Amino acid sequence: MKKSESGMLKRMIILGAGESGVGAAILASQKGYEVFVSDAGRIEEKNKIILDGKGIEYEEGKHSEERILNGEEVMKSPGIPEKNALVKQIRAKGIPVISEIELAYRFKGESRIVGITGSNGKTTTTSLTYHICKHGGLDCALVGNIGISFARQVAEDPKPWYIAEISSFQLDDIKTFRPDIAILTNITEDHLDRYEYQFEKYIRSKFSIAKNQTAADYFIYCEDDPVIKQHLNEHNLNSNLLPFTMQQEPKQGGFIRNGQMNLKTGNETILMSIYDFALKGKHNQYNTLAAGLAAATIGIRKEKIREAVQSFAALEHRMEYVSTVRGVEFINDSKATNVNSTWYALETMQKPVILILGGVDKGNDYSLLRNLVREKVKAIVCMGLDNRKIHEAFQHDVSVIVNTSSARDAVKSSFQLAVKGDVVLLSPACASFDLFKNYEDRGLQFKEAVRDL
Ligand code: UMA
Ligand code: ADP
Repeated sequence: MKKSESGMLKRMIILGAGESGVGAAILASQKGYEVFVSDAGRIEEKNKIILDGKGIEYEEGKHSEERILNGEEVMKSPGIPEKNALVKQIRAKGIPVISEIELAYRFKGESRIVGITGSNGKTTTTSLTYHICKHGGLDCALVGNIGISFARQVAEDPKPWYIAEISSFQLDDIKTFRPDIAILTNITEDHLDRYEYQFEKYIRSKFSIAKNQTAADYFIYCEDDPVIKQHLNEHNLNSNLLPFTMQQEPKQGGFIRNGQMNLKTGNETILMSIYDFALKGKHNQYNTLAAGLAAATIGIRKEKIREAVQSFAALEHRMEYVSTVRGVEFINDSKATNVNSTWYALETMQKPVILILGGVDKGNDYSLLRNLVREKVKAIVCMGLDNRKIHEAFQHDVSVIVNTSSARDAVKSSFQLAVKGDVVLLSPACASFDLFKNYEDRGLQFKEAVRDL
């Protein structure tokens, strides 16, 4: 039992009753805390059933200040921002705040973790790492930002290994969380609204994935990423560095030379042709290098890594081919919610592009796209409530920029603007919440509209 100094059960307050909150509540109550869950919105029925079933106390539609400020530790869900008034009060009172992955870490026992973060490529790299590990016979679970919370997995179905996708929000309140293998895919501007519009703060959050690592651990990172390279030395990392790159040939790490992937870990070298990768595009070559290095470090056998990299199926909403209608190809890259991911999408395009852009702007700098837009994009179809910034950014680069405010209209307009041999690419560089529930909803509505053409 977790006892406070008074000898009573330790009072754990859980803010938010979504996937993180419910997972944390299950684990904390199982480990003997007195748990109180508070959600300012409505709690989903399925989550209420779980909390009721375990006799965990909760409230919805409000945060009861007095009770919350009487807690001894707070688990704050990742979606709740620091600027929230209650969070400020909790901080001012000095009540320790942890994230859900920190709680899970506290109770994971001897199990080991591959933790994957970065601005782009997290879900792809995490899924691929998991796929390789499963194929190689490792007893592991896929957890974190990708779906099931780490805490819920630890409580309900503990495994010797966890392959965890980790967002910057989840890293913000770690104390001791220490992955045995950390991957940092890249760092570009994203979520700046949560970091007081200070890129430095977001960079620090991303690097914190490795801050507790020791000489027994591994840090896998993209050597070609200018932001990572620039900040690597400031962080006094103690772990073994395993860079991946397309520009050099590190002694330890991963690189691509003459179409061949080389993974060098310890005394082992794994070679594989990049033409055999199931995932296409330069960004996915980076993701494959990262996942391959993690798997090799764990000790997955060479031939199992090669087989798994060849057999991995592409993920929905990420450069997903939808169909070709009268010679016009449609691609759903709805998961591209920032400028950098759209950059990579455009970079892989071989045909003239009608680009569907727009949504909720998170402080985007569109100038990064201008060269590629000038070279490859025939027309931009804006899909959002406020498209002014897109017009301003590209007015001198593209002659046709039209406004739409639904997936159906965006698809119709794009199709009218396209001729045989063109590609319509939904890669919005923005979040989806102005017109859609989330990026999945946006991608699904896009695909449905394409099917109805
Ligand atoms: N809430 C409050 N008070 C507030 C604000 C919100 O109680 O002031 C409540 C809401 O009413 C809601 C709950 O908090 O019921 C939601 O919490 P949350 O937004 O932290 O979401 P979870 O359901 O716990 O899901 C989170 C991740 N979501 C976010 O970080 C926003 C999920 O990633 C993740 O899968 C899950 O934990 C398990 O780890 C989603 C995501 O969008 C997919 N992530 C972002 C991204 O990938 O870009 C970071
Ligand atoms: P995340 O989970 O970090 O959002 P995903 O794997 O879901 O990343 O990919 C999101 C988008 O970013 C996709 O649209 C994809 O085209 C692009 N992307 C994937 N990997 C990378 C990468 N390594 N670098 C840049 N962009 C990438």
